[in-house]
Amino acid sequence: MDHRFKASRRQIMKAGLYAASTALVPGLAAAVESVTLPFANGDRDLIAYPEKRPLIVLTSRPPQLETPWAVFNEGAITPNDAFFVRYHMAGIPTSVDPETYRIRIGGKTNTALELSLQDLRTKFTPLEYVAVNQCSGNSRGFFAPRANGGQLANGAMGNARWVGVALKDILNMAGIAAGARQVTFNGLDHPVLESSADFIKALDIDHAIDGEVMLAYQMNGKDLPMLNGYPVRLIVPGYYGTYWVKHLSDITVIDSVYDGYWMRSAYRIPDNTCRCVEPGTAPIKTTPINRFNIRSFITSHTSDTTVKVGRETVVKGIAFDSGEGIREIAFSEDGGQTWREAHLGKDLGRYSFREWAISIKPTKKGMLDLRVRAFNRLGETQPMVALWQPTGYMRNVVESVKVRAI
Ligand SMILES: Nc1nc2c(c(=O)[nH]1)N[C@H]1C(S)=C(S)[C@@H](COP(=O)(O)O)O[C@H]1N2
Ligand SMILES: [Mo]
Repeated sequence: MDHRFKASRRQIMKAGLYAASTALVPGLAAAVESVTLPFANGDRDLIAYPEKRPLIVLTSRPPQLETPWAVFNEGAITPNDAFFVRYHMAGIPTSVDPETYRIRIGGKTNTALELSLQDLRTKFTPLEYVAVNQCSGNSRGFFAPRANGGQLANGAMGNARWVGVALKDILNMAGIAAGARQVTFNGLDHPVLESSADFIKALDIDHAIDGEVMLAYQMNGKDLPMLNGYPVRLIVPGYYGTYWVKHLSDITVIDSVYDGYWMRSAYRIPDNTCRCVEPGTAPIKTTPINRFNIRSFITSHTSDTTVKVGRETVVKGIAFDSGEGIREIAFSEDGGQTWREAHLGKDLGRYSFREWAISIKPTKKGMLDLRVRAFNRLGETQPMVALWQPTGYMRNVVESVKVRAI
């Protein structure tokens, strides 16, 4: 990927304007850098929001921030201050009082509950695991033909160690009434215009009580950053980020299939096996987006990198899937003509990024076309040619990074 950094007065001005227009002022540093993502209209500012290092700004109202690619080469865990941010509506909380904060649990339950942060920390057995959060539209900017929506590169994903309470334990405490079909989740953010739909998501009841879906109050050993859902967010491991509702305020058990805008109309994918349609066409039938498809990336080398003829170089990267577990990483340095197996790094759990590495020793000058292809325990793998859908979700093509051997 082509990352060009340059300082610009325009960005400093823009940061000033932003500071005047929102309550997120403390900690806001002036942007001094920008980046050009490798697709049309890919110029972006890098701005440091509160609790964040400079991140790639897609929009500022609401904040949509992408993680700079180099971060993914520094380890399997994405630091809190580098973790991407995605909101749908500008009415986002900028502070939450941990003393008065409550989560209401109700609807088709035997009792209605109100839980404090203290309740979550003390009345339940903590649950802990590492899991990837990825936006459905991660990598949308690479879609050809172009897909409508935020033109993101590959940085709308991150991997963190989450600690919290199993949703199952909370629903059991409330008691699930007969006829329960789904559970809905709402957060403290709200639309600025009353006519827009509040961001509410739903999971089937069986999924909600699988023992893994979690209300997380800790991220990588610390409080969640405000922009990642402080004080409590939903973690739905293996599922796209849209279900990972931040600043959770209401959990409601319902006896129907929730038909709010964010389930019925938005975040839907073609209801077929490939989750794809002929480029430029629309699907006949859709279903709510759900599990991640399998992906892998090269993080150590970008299109700016050169490698030396006759010298060994380690190429490394990350892979993940929806939780089946990464079984094998195939690596090619000749554009996919021949493949070798890469070494898998430490297993941090089946929902985590899995690091991989392989050594190459270029034999002649010229371009190398590096490719990586992951296989999971079910034998699922990534397509060699990109699949297409009009919403630009679920990209998982085998990536190509062309480096020059000198
Ligand atoms: N309350 C709330 N939660 C939300 C959203 C939102 O707009 N509001 N966006 C969702 C989407 S689409 C994604 S991809 C993830 C992003 O999580 P992050 O901002 O912590 O990276 O949050 C999800 N949870
Ligand atoms: Mo998302």
